[in-house]
This record gives sequence, structure tokens and C-alpha cells, in this order.
Amino acid sequence: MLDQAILSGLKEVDNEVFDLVVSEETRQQRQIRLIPSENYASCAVRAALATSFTNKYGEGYPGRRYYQGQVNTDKIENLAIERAKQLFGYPFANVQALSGAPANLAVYTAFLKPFAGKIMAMRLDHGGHLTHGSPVSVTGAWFEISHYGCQEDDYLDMEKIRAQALEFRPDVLVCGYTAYPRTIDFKAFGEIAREVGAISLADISHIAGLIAGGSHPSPFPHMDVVTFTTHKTLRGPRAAIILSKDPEHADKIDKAVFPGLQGGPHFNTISAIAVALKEALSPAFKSYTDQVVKNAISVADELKGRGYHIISGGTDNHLVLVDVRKSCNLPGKRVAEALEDVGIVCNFNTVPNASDRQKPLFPDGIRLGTPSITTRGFKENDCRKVAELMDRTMKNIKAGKLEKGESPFIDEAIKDQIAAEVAELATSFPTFSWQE
Ligand code: DSN
Repeated sequence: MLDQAILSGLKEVDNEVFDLVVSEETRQQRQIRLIPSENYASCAVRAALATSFTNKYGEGYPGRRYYQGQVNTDKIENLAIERAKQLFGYPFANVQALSGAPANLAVYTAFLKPFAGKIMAMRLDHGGHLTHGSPVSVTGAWFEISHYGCQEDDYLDMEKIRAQALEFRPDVLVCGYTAYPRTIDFKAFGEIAREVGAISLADISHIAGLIAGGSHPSPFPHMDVVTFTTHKTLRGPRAAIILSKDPEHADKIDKAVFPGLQGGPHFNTISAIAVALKEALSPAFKSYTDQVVKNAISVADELKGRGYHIISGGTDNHLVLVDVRKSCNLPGKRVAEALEDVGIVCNFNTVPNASDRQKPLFPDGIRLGTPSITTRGFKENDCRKVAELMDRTMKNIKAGKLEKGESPFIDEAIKDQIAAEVAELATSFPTFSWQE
């Protein structure tokens, strides 16, 4: 729960906001949250977000500011930088980018000529990100893009990616994904980038926590630059970090972040990053990340055993993609909405090798992740129970066209029964639990 002193201060001033905070807190306790990019930050991280560091301006970098009064802000930023370097092994870290999209834009700004640079990255519907050159993002409008995708077995083929890179000759080669359940071969990506003279960029937003805990191989020393949000598996505040290993690269990145793209950094957020990184350096964090992966494997195995089509046949990380069109002839959106109706919150999501009916807003799949439930203390058996509740829900969803306002459920009593079991399971766990 939030610090009671902060909450009571809020209640006195603004009841409307207070009520929404309490309502959201309750939702997060009562639901089983399977969105792989979400988590529960610790009380310490959230306390750091609410301090007087929010009152301070400080354009520039430690020791080189455009504002006076930096006696504490320089120390807090240096602390976050040192912990990021220690955790990920890179010699340079920028902790000012406001979130993942601005962090990626800063890297492109640092290394690409405006309207002339070339980026090669994963296509959005196979698990890339908007900022990896999607046409609806400025990264797709401002730069020349070549997208790669998964093969028929849903895995990446590094030889094909190499051949494409040799032909396209990107300035920046991007790996790192929002919906790829398998291990990323950073060594191979780094080698291809060096062969074609590109900067190698790993956007590890989804798996930063797993890498920090040693549950996924590290991009160091293979990738030149690494970006990541700090609030996903890493379990910090909503922010981003950019790592690099060459001093010239680090200088270009710093200049791109400030003054290139941003003004004053958010020191309350930077202090919360520092806290999250300290937590991630602890042995308990490694137990958490190992359990995240074990839990994801349990969800995948249980659903697979119940006949569901799991993309790539399983998972090596925190997420599971299910092709529900192939599994039960249902659209992803209807499944995600019905699951939310029983208290299980996931994403409807595009999947590779989908039917020709798949569209971004009407995809064939759902995306599940285990970081949040692992933070709560769920273990493999609990995850198998979650998969069983999902299976019962999906078997109770109507196929075919629904009339406007028509319930997607075949039997409302079954839906109510599942919803009660979901609430009981969810509330039997705290929202945050350190585990040894
Ligand atoms: N929003 C992130 C995700 O959910 O994967 C990507 O930015």
C-alpha cells in the first residue's frame, strides 16, 4: 500500500484524485495482471517518486548544470549512473531520458543524419516496437527503414538477418522486442552490425530485469548501445536508461538527450531509478527473475497441454504469445476483453505467421507475461491455476459475430464463478513480496 501520510495529504486536498488512486490500488490487488510490460514497484521506489526532488530543476549533467542548487541532485544522478553501470557492466549510462520512446529517439538523433539515416529492426507485428521504424512513428517517417521478421517456426534466423543487413547497409541495427518469447542472440547481432559498419542497438526494455538478474544473457560486450525502460521486469519507476561503451558514443547520446531533445531531468524519477537499481543488485532480485521465467514456462506448458497454439512452442523469458485464432477460432481482442471481465488482464496482440484476418486492432493473439504475478509471490502451481482459469474462460466465449451489446459469454454463471475464483486467488497474495 502507498505511504499513509502521502495518501492522507492527498485526501485532504483532492478527494476526486484520492478516490481514483484507491480505486486503482484495489484493481491492482483484485486482478491477475498478465501484461508483460507491467509490474508492481516497491514501496521504496514509490516513496522516492514522491519526494522534494520533484521541486528541483537541473538542466545539464552532474558538475555541468545550467541551474544553481545542485548539491543533492548531482549526487542522486551520479548514484543512479554508478548503479546502472555496476548492474549492466557498461562504462557509460544516461539516466535522464523520460521513457523508452524518447530514449530510442535520442540514440537515433545521436547517430543518424536527419531524414537520411537507415535503421534495420524487427517489424511491429512480429514483436518490434513503434520506435523501431513503424510508419506511424516519426522514426518510420524520418528515416529509411528495413524490417526483418520471424521465420515460419516463429524464431529469428540470424543468417537471413545478416544477408538482409549486408544488402541494406543500416546505420543502426536494432534488436530487442515487445513480443518475442525467445532468447536474443546479442553476440550475433553485434557481429552483423560490425560487419556492415552499423551501430548495434539493443532495446532491452522488456528483459532488462531478466538481464540484471542473470536470467537472460547480457548484451555486454556485444552491443554498442542499450536502451531500456525501467518499469517493466526491472520493476522501477516509469523512466529509461541508455548504456554505451565508447566515450564518443556516450558524449553524442548525452548531447542528444540534453539539449537535443529534453530540458530538465526529473530528479524524483532519477532517485527512484537509483532505488530500483539497488533492489536489482540484491540476491532476492535474482530469485525473482528466475521465478519470472519459471512461471512463464508453466503458463505456456499448461496452455499448450490444453491444446492452445503457443507462438514458437514455448518461452525462454517472461512472456507467452498465444494464437487464439488458431487455438479456438476467436479474435485476440474478444479473448482479452472476456478475460478482463473475469479479472485476468492481458494484451490482445499481433502474432507472427497469423491468419490473413489479422489487423493491428483486431489481432489473432494474446500476449501474457509473468513479472507482476511473480512480484506478488505466484509460483509454478499458481501459474498453472491461472492458465486453467484462462482455459475455462476461453471455452466459455462465443465464436462468430456478436450483436452490439451482446455478452461474449456462453454461460454467465460460469463467468461469475471464474471471476470469484480469480479474485480469491489474486487477493490471497500481497501486491509486492520479496522472496529469498
Ligand atoms: N508499451 C510497451 C509494451 O507494452 O510492450 C512497449 O512500449
